[in-house]
Amino acid sequence: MFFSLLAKLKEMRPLAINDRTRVLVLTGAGVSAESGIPTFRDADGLWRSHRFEEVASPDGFHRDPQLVWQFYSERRQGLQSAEPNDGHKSLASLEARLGGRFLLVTQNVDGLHQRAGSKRVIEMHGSLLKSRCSGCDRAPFYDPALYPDTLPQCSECRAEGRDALLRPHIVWFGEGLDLALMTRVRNFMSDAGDQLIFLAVGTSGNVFPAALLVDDARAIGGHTILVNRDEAANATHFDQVIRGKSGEILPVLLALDET
Ligand code: BV8
Repeated sequence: MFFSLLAKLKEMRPLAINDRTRVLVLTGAGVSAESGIPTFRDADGLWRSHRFEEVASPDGFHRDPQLVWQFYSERRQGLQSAEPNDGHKSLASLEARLGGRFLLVTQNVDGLHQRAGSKRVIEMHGSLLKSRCSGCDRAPFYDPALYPDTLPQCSECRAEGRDALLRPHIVWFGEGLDLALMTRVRNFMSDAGDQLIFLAVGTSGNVFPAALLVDDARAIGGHTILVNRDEAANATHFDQVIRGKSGEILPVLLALDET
């Protein structure tokens, strides 16, 4: 196994990037797996031990907000011992090289890309360490607190004599994504045209609209690559599929091409 990985890495060429190339990266839970963060659909994934309708949907929060806060509190706690891995760091290094010609859109909510040094990051599904009010339009705010057995209330609503629960600043199933964020992704793509490289990393391609980005990239003539450990639902939509662990593959794939 080790030697076959070595052979694969040896034959792998770094991404061919010239001074007009723009790189759009989409990451999913797999890029954080080597940091000890559970994925969703793997054998030990979160959706094996929880029903996403109960813990990651507005109806679930309405039905049992304490169960939802237990789920997200467990994940906040898990973050305390997690560190960015070589996959996160390789993406941050590529951004340092490309600057405005690089954009990272992540389905992850763990903040590990930012801790690795990535700045041009769009968190399309929200952020685990932020909360917001379910009853007023105050801005989402940094909140690392755990609420496994209490229901946090909005202090601003309470000051006005209303009761309203805080909720995780997460995009749940059935909730719309932030259109301004997705417009930024589309504009980056259209500015790139056929100079776009679209790189998806560590995602099973099961969640929409993220899983459709590869089709948008192809439609404008971009080159599309998937780096994933297992087969992905939308693997056939990519020009190139590299199977393996992102923490091992990205440092080679994103190395400076000295040729
Ligand atoms: C919406 C919450 C509309 C955050 C999540 C078509 C178009 C639009 C919508 C839909 C559609 N069809 C269906 C829908 C509805 C729904 C949907 O997609 N349902 C699915 C189940 C079919 N989509 C929505 O509801 C979205 N909203 O479209 O709204 C709308 C518009 C207007 C008004 C109202 C509504 C919202 C989707 C977001 C849901 N929230 N999470 C959280 O709690 O974390 S999604 C959840 O799945 C996570 O965000 C996660 O990131 C995401 C995707 O999963 P992956 O990241 O891919 O993780 P997974 O475990 O599946 O795979 C990991 C992969 O990594 C594996 O393949 C594995 O092999 C690999 N791997 C493991 N280790 C490694 C590795 N790879 C490399 N290296 C390793 N070491």
